[in-house]
Amino acid sequence: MIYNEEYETMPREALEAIQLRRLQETVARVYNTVPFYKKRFDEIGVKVDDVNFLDDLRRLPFTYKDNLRDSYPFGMFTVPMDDVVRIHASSGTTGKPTVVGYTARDIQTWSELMARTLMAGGATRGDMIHNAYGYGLFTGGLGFHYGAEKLGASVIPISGGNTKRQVMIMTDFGPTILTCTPSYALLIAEVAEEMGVDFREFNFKAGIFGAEPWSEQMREEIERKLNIKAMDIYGLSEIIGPGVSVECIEAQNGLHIFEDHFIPEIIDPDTEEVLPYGTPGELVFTTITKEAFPVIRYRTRDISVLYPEPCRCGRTIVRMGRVQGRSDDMLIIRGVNVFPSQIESVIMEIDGIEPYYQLEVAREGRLDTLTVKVEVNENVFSDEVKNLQNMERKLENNIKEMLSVSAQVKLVEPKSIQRSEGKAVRVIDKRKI
Ligand code: DLL
Repeated sequence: MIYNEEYETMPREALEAIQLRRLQETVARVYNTVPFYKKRFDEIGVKVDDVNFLDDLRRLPFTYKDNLRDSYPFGMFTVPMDDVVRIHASSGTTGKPTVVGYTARDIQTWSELMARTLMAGGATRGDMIHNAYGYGLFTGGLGFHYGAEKLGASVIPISGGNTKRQVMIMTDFGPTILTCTPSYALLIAEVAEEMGVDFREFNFKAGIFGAEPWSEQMREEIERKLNIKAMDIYGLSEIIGPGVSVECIEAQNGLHIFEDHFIPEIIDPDTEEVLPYGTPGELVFTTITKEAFPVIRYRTRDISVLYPEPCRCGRTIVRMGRVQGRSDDMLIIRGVNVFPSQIESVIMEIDGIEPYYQLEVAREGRLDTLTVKVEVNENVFSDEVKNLQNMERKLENNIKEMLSVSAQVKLVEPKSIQRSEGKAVRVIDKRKI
């Protein structure tokens, strides 16, 4: 099912014509209203009317998170505050958050994108959406909320937390679509089990999970434990929030990017060279319809890959692969690059492992060490010590074999790793302390 048939299935040529016109408008807008952009464009000698082809995008300067931080809180807005009807902020873990603003038209655009997202994920007017993304400065809760209303579905604005109450509401209201982070979906299922409620007896048919990295193995686990189809959704506050890209329920294979609003590029994070379709690298986005807070070539730090082939769902817009990690989350352990999600994939191949883990990086002398704490289920945990040790060695070997990294694996007892109601914390880096 496709919410906006015209734009989501547009022939490439027609789409590119629209993209070019919108890009030109956006470039003029930022140059004429934001001193930061004017300065940057002037420095490298690019003029507003130099953008004559889509490829001219490559001539424009990148925008980095630090640029947004330096203009904290409202320095990058292109409209007077009178025209701003909503403010959100990114869930940054260090320093000040990144603040973003929306005009009334931006909220309309975003709602339409989220209605598209929900429909791609299997929702229609008749659905009841249990929205357990956090409401507040975080874009997840309100983003989904407005999309659900635009779609005409009924939305339960439960937000994150108070998990027992979530289970009660699910039992009593019978929602059909679940929206939250993948780690929170698993926690709700776990709490339901503790309460003696069988999650698989709920009415859920699909869930749209994102805002944090997760793996194919985690998808399988969620689909099995919750008895639903699990779709991946990607987005970031700086671009709009959720609603940048989503998987379709028909193929569950790559996330469709709404290219009539955002132009994606993949670059080599070190050389900043633009890479061809199919080559993994850092995602860069340019917004082409935003009013209050457009960004030009924003360096997301997220590692992914673009696929141009049309999907069997009928959408022609480009797809991005599951985010493999962030270039700044990438762990370099004794010279080997590894993303937490790769470790997740390896450990979850083994039976008896629960989808809760934490990576601890430390430094002994000049060497980095990686400890992987992995939760196991009751059965495994009550087994003989010898068997537990064998399992630890097996996991260490698998990690070494698949990722070429040496790690020490520690199996820990059920429910000992901290649960999250929003984005899970997977890495504890003791080197920075
Ligand atoms: O997380 C927006 C969002 C809300 C997306 C709800 C999906 C659902 P921020 O808090 O600004 O915005 O965080 C953005 O989260 O740069 C990625 O590193 C990460 N991220 C988001 N979605 C995914 C995903 C929201 N599906 C940052 N897979 C991004 C992996 C993701 N990482």
